[in-house]
Amino acid sequence: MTTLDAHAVVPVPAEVHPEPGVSFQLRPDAAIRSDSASAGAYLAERLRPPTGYPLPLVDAPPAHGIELLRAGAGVHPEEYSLWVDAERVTIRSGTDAGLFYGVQTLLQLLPSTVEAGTVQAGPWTVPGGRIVDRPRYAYRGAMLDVSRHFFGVEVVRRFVDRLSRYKINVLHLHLSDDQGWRLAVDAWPRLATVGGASQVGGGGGGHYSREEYAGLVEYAAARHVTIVPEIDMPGHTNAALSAYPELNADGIAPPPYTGVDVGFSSLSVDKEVTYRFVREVIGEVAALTPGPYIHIGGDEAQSTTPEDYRTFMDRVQPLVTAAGKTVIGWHQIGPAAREPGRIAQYWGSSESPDDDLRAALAQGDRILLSPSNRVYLDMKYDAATPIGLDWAGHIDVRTAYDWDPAEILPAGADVAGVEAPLWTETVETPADIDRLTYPRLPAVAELAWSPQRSRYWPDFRARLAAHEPRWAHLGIEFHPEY
Ligand code: TNX
Repeated sequence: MTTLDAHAVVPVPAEVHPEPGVSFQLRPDAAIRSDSASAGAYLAERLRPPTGYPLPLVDAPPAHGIELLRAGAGVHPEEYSLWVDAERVTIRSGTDAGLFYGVQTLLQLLPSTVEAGTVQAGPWTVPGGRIVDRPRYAYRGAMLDVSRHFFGVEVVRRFVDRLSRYKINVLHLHLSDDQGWRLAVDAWPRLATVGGASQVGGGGGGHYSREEYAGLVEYAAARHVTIVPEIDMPGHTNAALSAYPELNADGIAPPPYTGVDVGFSSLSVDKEVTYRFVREVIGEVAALTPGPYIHIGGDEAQSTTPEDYRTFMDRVQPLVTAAGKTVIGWHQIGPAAREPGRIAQYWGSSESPDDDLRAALAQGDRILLSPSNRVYLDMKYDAATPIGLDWAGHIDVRTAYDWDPAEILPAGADVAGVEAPLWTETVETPADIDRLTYPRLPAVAELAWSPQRSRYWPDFRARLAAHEPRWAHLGIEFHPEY
């Protein structure tokens, strides 16, 4: 890269002002000064292995090096600016999150060998100029279904580390479904030990201990990623129903389920024990989750009558509020009475909003956009993709990228942001996760972060290609055609 406007940063920054003829070259005597201990340590940890430089963290402005400065608040709390001159790179933001995003941009301006785990040749040059950047949407999410197939904390941490490089700031964990319950709950221990012992295809499944989950939340927070836990109700509950007979309408526990059908299970809406169960589970999940949201699912409750569904949701949503959290639900919660601040997650088509979405809009819900024909990471890229589903269509990288979130909903709708879900009925290994996620998740990241006027497919495609060597260094087994 010779001048700053030739950058390949994803998501594309809001403003880029090159200064031709100026460049910064990181030398062995460089130091890092940071007002944010976490951002400074993160930057040093990322730069030391590939450069082999000591990069000490210092208190005074370094003669040569990188400065991360907490400056006055920008117009947007996550806004940052990045200045590159001959001796210094200076990143400023009003928040630690903004500094972290500035650091990600800087790392993407360096050669792709910066992603290698061992010392590389350099030179470590950044073209001169200035970037000013801020997100379009506050909620930029990915979802991982750890219920259909279980993935341990190491895999999830890696997923988080990688997505945080693209300024994604939410990981929604689909923690319960028919095939498995994945989080230990003290008051209901059989959820994990019995409900967690299965998955699609009959493998052993698994679950997170409370300590493992808390560790994951902390790891994500260090990368400015908020965990949104989902306990899907009242349908998608066979795992819980198989662990506790009393939650079933007939009092009989069904066997574990290892298939891929949906819509056959329901908590018993008439029994008081159901609401004690939900209150205690939500209470424990809320206590382990510092983030503001709890997702209560609510999709495909085809074994619950519409009346029972509303009765259930009218009782359950206030339990989330009482636990100090904001409700998120799949957009089928639209017709049920609204709790303050509620977010409805729309997973219908980008072309044809439905009645449940209209009900959510009429109640003033904020909308999280996950149109299934655009951002469902479990859809095949094309007919040749060996894994994945196709009920919402094939989604190649361009289809995932080339739409405007503002155009799906009527003017005035409150869009919280965009989230790309990865359902795992057909996803069995970390390499499967990689192939479906990359490069579509970076496409969604740019959709959620960058101004619409800066997004242009041919340009994005070229920038994306420049990330392939980075993914290779990280061991990401990406899908190579786009
Ligand atoms: C629909 S999207 C579901 C999930 C499936 C997914 C497969 C949604 C809220 N429900 O239960 O895993 O399709 O693509």
